[in-house]
Amino acid sequence: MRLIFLLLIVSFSLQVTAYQQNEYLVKADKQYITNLSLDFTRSSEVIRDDILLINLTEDEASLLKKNPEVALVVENRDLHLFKTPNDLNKKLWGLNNPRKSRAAIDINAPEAWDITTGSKDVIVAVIDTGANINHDDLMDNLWENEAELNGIAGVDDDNNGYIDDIFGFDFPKNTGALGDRVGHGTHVSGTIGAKGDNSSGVVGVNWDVSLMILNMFPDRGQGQVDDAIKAIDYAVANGAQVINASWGGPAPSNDEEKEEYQLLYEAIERAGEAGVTFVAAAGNDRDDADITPMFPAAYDLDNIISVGSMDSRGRASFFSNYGKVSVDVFAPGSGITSTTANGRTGSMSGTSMASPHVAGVVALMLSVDESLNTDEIKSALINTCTPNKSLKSKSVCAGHVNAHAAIMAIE
Ligand SMILES: [Ca+2]
Ligand SMILES: [Ca+2]
Ligand SMILES: [Ca+2]
Repeated sequence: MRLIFLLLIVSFSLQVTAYQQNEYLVKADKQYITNLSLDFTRSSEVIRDDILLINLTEDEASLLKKNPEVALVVENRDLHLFKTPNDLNKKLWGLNNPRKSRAAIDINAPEAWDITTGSKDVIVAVIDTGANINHDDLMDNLWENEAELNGIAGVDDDNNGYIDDIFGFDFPKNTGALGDRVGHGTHVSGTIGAKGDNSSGVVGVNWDVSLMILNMFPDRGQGQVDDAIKAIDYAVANGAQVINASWGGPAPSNDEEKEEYQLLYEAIERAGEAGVTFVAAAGNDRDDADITPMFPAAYDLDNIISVGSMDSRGRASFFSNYGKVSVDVFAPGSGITSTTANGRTGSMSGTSMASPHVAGVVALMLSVDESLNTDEIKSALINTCTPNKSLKSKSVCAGHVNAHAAIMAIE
């Protein structure tokens, strides 16, 4: 009986070699496994006395399953490492809350990292105060403008109007020499993409990513609309897929002001037309942004994702703006540890820290599928956020961002 059955399989397999075969594990008694392995010398491997790894078509596998002498026939499944980087420390509660009772109060980064840890192919423009580009945790994750990197100092090698814009540009100072005298942009950059698993500093939402460093703030003082427009247009022209804007201003109070801000609106609109997602901090005024909007977060543009801040207990941070209509989602923003301008790490709070968590999640999503458009990204983020009672009436999604669920939704 056994021999007949084996012969049947052999002859069958000869006829169907054109069909797709998969790897199966077959469990049976030792003698049966030995015989089976002799019949399939080219496509089988004895794993142990009673288990054989074997290539079979689906039909062959189902025939074998019916054999009473065979205990089990199963496909050989893929296993993967649970990825935990060596620089995920307990301070990084926003990525993975260390308190068991608050396990849901984070963005589910380790779960997301089992699917993707990011990609250098994804470019995130950090429009901010610059960055310490020599920081151990940022230097490997900087976007590079190849033409300028391999070009001549003092020459605009790619003829884009900016001289030596190798890793980005400082618009107020009109120089490609980057730094961060304020410390804000370095911190934001680290949350999006501090190099992961490099035994140094912290880990960002992305272990690998390309950060385009665009400074629109002078060392002291306010940034201005003209530099914001230049930075947004630069990001779009140079291939950024995501822009993080951890800044803003109060809503225009009269028509004249409204007109002045109109050009910023149009720049973000242009970014949207180019497929760029614009992630913006909702602001730190404790206001209902539906009544007192903050711009650009509250602009009514489909490519803007407005982000409020939550603390490690899952409540809206005391400083955070909120809004059932104009704040899309919350993210960790109180007591966030990230890279600092002095080359170390440190804690900061604000919707400025919440926004880069979401920009980071968008980058993770794009590392899985770079063809996602801004609508797909935004709706996946909103539809999959972790429901959160204290944020229910405070945001469109009624909760906080969930990196793992967002990636699962677009896979
Ligand atoms: Ca240039
Ligand atoms: Ca140059
Ligand atoms: Ca690191």
